Amino acid sequence: MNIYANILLKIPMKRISTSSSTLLHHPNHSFIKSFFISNHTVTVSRFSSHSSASNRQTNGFDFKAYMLEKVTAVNQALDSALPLANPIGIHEAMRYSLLSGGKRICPIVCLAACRLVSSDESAAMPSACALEMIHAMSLMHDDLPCMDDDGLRRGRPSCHVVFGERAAVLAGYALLARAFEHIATATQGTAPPGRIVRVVGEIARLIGPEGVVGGQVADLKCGGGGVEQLEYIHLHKTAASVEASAVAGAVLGGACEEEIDRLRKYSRCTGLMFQVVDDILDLTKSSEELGKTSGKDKVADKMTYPKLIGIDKSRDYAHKLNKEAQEQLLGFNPEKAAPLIELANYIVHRQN
Ligand code: GRG
Repeated sequence: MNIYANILLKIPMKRISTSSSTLLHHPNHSFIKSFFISNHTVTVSRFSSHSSASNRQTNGFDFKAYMLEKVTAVNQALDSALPLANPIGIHEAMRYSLLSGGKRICPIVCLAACRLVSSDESAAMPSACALEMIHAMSLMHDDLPCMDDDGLRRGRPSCHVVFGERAAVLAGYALLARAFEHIATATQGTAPPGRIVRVVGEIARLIGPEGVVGGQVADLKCGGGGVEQLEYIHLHKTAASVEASAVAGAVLGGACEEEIDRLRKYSRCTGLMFQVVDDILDLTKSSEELGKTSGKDKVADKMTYPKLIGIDKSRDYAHKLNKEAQEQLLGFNPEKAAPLIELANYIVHRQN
């Protein structure tokens, strides 16, 4: 285990162990405790053992080191943004889902977009955390029996399996509310108020009925359709969060409208590409490798890219989207664009 793993390991455990009595009333307290001990090793090994993409270097840019640094910073900021507090039960459920070793793609896109157009990304950290809170809440609600009904998330039992359905619903709402509270309070003083207000508006629009919620509605009632319908679902359900992340970072960094527009296009391509790759992984990887239930699309006879156009054409399409995404970054400072270029490469080559 490397230095990052040690730093990451200490974050949630410190708070949990100092308040272990608060966990004792919970029927799953020993499980929750062991969960917090091991969750961050997942994040670290993801980038340490990743295939060719993690070790590739563009213009001397070390993607693995970059990701470990940013994941560490984001996890620390998330831990501080959501300390264990009263009422304990709901905070435990919120922290269980939030601090559970995800890829942190949205926060990193947000930070990288801010850095792309400015000299400092710190103004984007509260929004980066908020976007991860919203992502965590959408996964918690997506796993509920009334939605996707999935008991496995990030290699662990889903939130509702550990805490119960009612707690998972409420913890999701609480994370959503905390996300916007955090942007409003923690960004103050680091960016002009007009930029903060625009970020709140952009994120709210992109996760609402015109974005993530709209995509989820279309996905739930989808009984057929073709590539166009599938693209609609993925652009709304998945790419909209990446778009919100890139736009939030760019706005906070003071980007002009043309730069914001190019980052929108970059994130829509990478978000869609993420989902095309997800469809391929669902078919080709095991649940252990993915940390979530694999083969579900086939069992549910779901519309996917491999089903509609075949696995080889799906791979070609993912690579085409990667090329299109990277074209949007031409004209920016290449050194500052390197994280977003390599993030796109990571998404297309990822194995879980
Ligand atoms: C956002 C207000 C609001 C409501 C949510 C349930 C719901 C409504 C939407 C479902 C959204 C959803 C689950 C989209 C899928 C997003 C996605 C690409 C998930 C992939 O996640 P992982 O497992 O990510 O690859 P981690 O973070 O674990 O690496």
